[in-house]
Amino acid sequence: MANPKLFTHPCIHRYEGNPVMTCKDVPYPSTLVFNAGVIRYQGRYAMTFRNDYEHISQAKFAGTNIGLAFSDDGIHWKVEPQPVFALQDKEIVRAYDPRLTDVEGQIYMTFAVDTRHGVCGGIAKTDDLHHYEMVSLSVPDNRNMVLFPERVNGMYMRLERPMPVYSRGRDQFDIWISESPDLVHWGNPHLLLAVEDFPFANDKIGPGAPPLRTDAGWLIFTHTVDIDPTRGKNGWEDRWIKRYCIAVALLDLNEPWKVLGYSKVPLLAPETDYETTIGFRTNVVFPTAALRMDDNIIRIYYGAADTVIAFAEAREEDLIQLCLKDE
Ligand code: BMA
Repeated sequence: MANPKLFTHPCIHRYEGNPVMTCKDVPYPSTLVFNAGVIRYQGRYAMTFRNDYEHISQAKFAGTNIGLAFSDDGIHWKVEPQPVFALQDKEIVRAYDPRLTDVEGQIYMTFAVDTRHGVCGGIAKTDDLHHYEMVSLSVPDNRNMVLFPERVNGMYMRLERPMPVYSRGRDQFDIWISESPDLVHWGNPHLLLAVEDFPFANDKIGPGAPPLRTDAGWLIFTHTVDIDPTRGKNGWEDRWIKRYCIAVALLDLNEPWKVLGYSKVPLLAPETDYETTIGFRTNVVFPTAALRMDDNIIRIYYGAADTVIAFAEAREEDLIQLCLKDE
């Protein structure tokens, strides 16, 4: 039986001009432009985004790099002439899915790293968004790492998503939180949210945007995945049967390993054509950045169908209420 249809919560509104960035905006080889970190930078907006280029066949691309773009309004973006980040050597295949966090005035980019011995989470630091210095790399398998924008009780904090394939029997991936005195040595991990917490997920969840401070707690945006074998072919791949939604959760400000609440329904479910029918992997909305705009509106940037970048906005108060409600 097919999984139930999922709907976007009425508190969130997609920008009507979506998508805000596609491969057409990129002045170098580009096929898919998605999953972007966004921060405020020198009075403007800065974005680093995943760029997969030269589609060869099925899921194969000639390469992946990370591009940089600037914007005055966070809507109209100008991409720099060259990509700014890529990792590749004998061991490392590629880096992708960048998230940006300004941690107390120092900018960090976190990203996934495919290596020949597993997927790792990487952290690099940058002063100008053009040049990056590696800070640390996790053990495999780990993906979707995001940093908190400030230390908590003197420690750097991160959300991460290990992939325990041996002990959990199948893909059942959860969100963990850990801490570090220096962004290199990470420890004291706690399970934060499990895939089974979300009634509309049956496969995996993962941290999306770096946490956003509110008076009520840290707001975090996660992706939630359900697999439906009846879904069959979707997008360019022969058998893409996953659906990615966005959920929201609220963590205690001083003890962020304590979850104050989370949405029991999707915040955003794939519904528009650029999320469900046009693209590489359809039925995917993948959050990677959240910014507070004027009037306590929260803007959430997400990759749509692993092909373009879009955003949606909701009132901070509505998001908090959605986390605290039982239904
Ligand atoms: C995840 C990552 C993301 C991607 C998502 C949907 O596992 O690979 O880069 O957006 O799947 O395909």
